[in-house]
Amino acid sequence: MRKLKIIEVPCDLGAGTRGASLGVDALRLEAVEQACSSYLETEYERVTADNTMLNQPDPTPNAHYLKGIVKFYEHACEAISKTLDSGKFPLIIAGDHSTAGGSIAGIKKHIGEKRLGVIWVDAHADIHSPYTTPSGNVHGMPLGAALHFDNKEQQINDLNPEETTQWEKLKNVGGKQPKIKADDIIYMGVRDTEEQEDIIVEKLSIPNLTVSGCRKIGIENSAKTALDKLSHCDAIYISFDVDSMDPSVSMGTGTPVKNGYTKDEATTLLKTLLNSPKVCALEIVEINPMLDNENKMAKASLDILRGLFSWN
Ligand code: Z70
Ligand code: MN
Ligand code: MN
Ligand code: MN
Repeated sequence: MRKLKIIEVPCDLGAGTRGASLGVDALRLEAVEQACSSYLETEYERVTADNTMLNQPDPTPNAHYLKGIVKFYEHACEAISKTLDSGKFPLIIAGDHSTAGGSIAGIKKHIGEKRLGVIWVDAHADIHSPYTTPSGNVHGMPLGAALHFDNKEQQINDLNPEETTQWEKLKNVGGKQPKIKADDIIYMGVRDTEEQEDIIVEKLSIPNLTVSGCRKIGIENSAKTALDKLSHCDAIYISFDVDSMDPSVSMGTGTPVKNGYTKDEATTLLKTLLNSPKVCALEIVEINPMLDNENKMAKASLDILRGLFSWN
């Protein structure tokens, strides 16, 4: 039995649409609404991001609010590595997906030279750098940061000195080495990418288990396939972007993409992944109650969590 600690990271700095930072409270309030004592009684810690930066001039247009993102990466890295040091399982409830780079840094800090696998369940590949991003939104870059992969061959942006400095700082949070290798990433459900990303994913041969492909072999089997592909890794981190699910589950996320997993498929998928003792952390991101009706995405996410951890 895993002993969970919830790490909340209500960040809004990395997305193009505001409101993902409120997903953390939307989920906690849904737990209150449903009197979900398992959630409410789990130890938790909050890592804050300075979302007020959104109201100030931004000197880093190719990686918006990057200085603030570096700052909370440092805090998240510490919180997550300490949670793992104490033998607990970090259940990271975050805002926009930029947070994942800080989480990976924290896990890597804890495991040292051991090899970290990443299962990225998302409609998006999130493997941009400030050099290749068309949007400047850092939630499209956490894997680029963890890999230290700038992909300058596909460069479309010229960076200013502040952007270069802060991007190097971001990559180096938790240690100067890349935190993961391209061979140690598996995508699941990715279906909305830019050309710069397609080229990288192809070049680095990162597998993508598509939603239709998963259905064809069965969701459980697809999870087992993902785990098999990472059998050479010592530890595995799962990053679950709720936009991996179909918009029919909820429109409460910044960038919904059609043809995603159902809520039940997502539950089965994550539950099967969690059966592996190598899985050492799970992150849930991009719940945006400002874009939602009746808090549906938080409700769906709590249902999923109840299924995963047999919570009452
Ligand atoms: C696009 C970009 C993204 C999440 C959207 C979108 C990235 N590739 N990530 N929603 N979670 O702007 O880089
Ligand atoms: Mn994402
Ligand atoms: Mn996404
Ligand atoms: Mn490097």
